[in-house]
Amino acid sequence: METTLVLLKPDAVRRGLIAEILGRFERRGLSFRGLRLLVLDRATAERHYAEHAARPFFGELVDFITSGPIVAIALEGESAISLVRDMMGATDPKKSALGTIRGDLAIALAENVIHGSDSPASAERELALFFGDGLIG
Ligand code: FUP
Repeated sequence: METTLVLLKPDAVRRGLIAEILGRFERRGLSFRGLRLLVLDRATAERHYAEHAARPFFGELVDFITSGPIVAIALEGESAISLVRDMMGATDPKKSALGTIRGDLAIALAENVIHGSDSPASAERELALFFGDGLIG
């Protein structure tokens, strides 16, 4: 069993896609271990995206992820980390396969609807950032 950290980004919440995306995870058989609606402060957003700190798009990335409410989810299941990455599709929605979350719901790279941890080490770090006060169950 693995637990991964998923964020539904401000574009997903603004566009009313929460139920659509959570429903895909439920139907796939993943379990919710934690679920929070929150607005990220800049310091936490910068910690979350620390690996991109030197990239030219970092400022815009932080502006965007702090621009409105997001949904943070701790999702559990067999191979949940890679399974969720497969369900999300490629980072650039123009290259995401149809049937994936980004391939079905997004067009723009910056507003690509969803984040999911990309490795066990990332999942551990990101779960501590968003659910440091403990998961359900
Ligand atoms: P992913 O793991 O698929 O979310 O993608 P990355 O960690 O590589 O990128 C994080 C976010 O940065 C992406 F969701 C979109 C944004 N990004 C840009 O805006 N421009 C780029 O050139 C690359 C990524």
